[in-house]
Amino acid sequence: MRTLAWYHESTLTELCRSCYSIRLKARSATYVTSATGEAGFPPAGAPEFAFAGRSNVGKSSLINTLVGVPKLARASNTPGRTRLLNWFEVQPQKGPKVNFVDLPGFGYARVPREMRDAWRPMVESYLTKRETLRLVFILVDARRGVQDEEAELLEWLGECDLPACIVMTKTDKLSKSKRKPAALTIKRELGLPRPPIMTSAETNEGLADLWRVVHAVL
Ligand SMILES: Nc1nc2c(ncn2[C@@H]2O[C@H](COP(=O)(O)OP(=O)(O)OP(=O)(O)O)[C@@H](O)[C@H]2O)c(=O)[nH]1
Ligand SMILES: [Mg+2]
Repeated sequence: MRTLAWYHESTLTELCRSCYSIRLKARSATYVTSATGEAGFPPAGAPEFAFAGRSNVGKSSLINTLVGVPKLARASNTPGRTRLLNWFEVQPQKGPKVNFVDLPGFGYARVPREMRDAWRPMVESYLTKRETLRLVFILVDARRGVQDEEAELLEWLGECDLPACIVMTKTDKLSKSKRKPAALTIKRELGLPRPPIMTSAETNEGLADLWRVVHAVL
């Protein structure tokens, strides 16, 4: 199973030695297109990184923070804001262009039923058919922790032989003393070899780690 590929010690150590100069933002990032199904996917080209997780976990915010363009992906207090697959073309500080794909969130009860029913085929068709997909970041809210959906998604990606990397979001909402225990709980509940990457779109925590993962996978 290639899940959690970035945990390969040697790759990561090697990379950490060479990436001290990675800056926390992309050189450029632009919106490409949105789609609800395969017919609307843009032509496969640059390596892709998908951001998955429950509604309101902070997918769109994390993409914006990671690339340094505040309103690139639309973030909102209203869960269910991202209802399509959204592609962004990103030129990192070094290396080739990549695509970041903001996936619609799952697990929010108050979105209309048709939308919840549409989520699975839409996201599954992307995850299974996109040959340029390199890695799926699965985001877990620091305060909510792991629920069935995250565990199922991770397991399913493993079965599909798709690498995944677990990311804890909104760490700024936890006191310092609670962050590490929360990360260790996620590690235990998902059976990870390491704790998740701890991030915050508010404080920029974890951005360098996320970029290291991107570069390690390329
Ligand atoms: N304090 C704090 N708030 C955050 C952080 N990341 C996101 N938020 C807030 O959480 C809310 C949801 O963020 P989004 O980025 O829209 O979440 P999403 O996962 O894209 O949600 P959907 O598109 O509905 O699936 C917004 O009000 C954000 O401002 C964070 O790191 N810290
Ligand atoms: Mg969103």
